[in-house]
Amino acid sequence: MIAAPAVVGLGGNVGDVVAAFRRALQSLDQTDGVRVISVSSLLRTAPVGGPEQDDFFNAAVLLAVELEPAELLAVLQALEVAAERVRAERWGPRTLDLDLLWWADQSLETTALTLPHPGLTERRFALQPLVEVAPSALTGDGRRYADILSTLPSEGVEVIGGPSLVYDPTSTDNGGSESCRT
Ligand code: A4P
Ligand code: MG
Repeated sequence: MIAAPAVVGLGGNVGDVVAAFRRALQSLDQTDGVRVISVSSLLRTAPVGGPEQDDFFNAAVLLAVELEPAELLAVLQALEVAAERVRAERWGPRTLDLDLLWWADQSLETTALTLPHPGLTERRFALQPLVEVAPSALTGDGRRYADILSTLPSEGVEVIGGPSLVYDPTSTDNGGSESCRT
């Protein structure tokens, strides 16, 4: 199977989110059929929708994937469950959200999986890190996500650190961070 490029968005606003991102990325990189190619900068973003809540951290990762999209989604959901289990008693229920944002040349609409992720083109917190890791990514009808990003308002999204703050796929040292508790 030829590896397909795919982008996963990471989000969270409870507990040590950066540590949760890092653990998830390390697990993804160690999953058969999945390789981490590059990671975006770390963003702090104003919450969009939902109840009144803390700011989010968001990032995105470009993967080379030799699985079917539904198989990757199952991997992501298992990592979400693992992250919630770790933090459940102390920090509340929501530490890590992993959304499959984009998959090269794939549009899908099943009950379990919509590709590209619905809302991607309206949400700077998802689109900005996607464009950072996949600058030439195109929509199903051939538009550049980078061009769509330039039409979105820029407020509410702040870069707070470079990619290596999140995860360095070339390093063996992606150890714990205590620096970004919310
Ligand atoms: N699903 C369908 N397509 C996909 C896909 N491409 N990737 C299904 C991932 N999941 C997909 O997701 C609900 C269902 O969507 C899953 O069963 C899956 O089969 P979920 O992650 O369990 O629930 P959720 O995350 O609460 O819902 P949803 O709709 O994914 O919410 P969003 O859109 O992720 O919004 N503000 C800021 N600033 N930053 C954020 O990260 N995130 C949210 C959550 C709200 N506001 C935010 C942020
Ligand atoms: Mg989600």
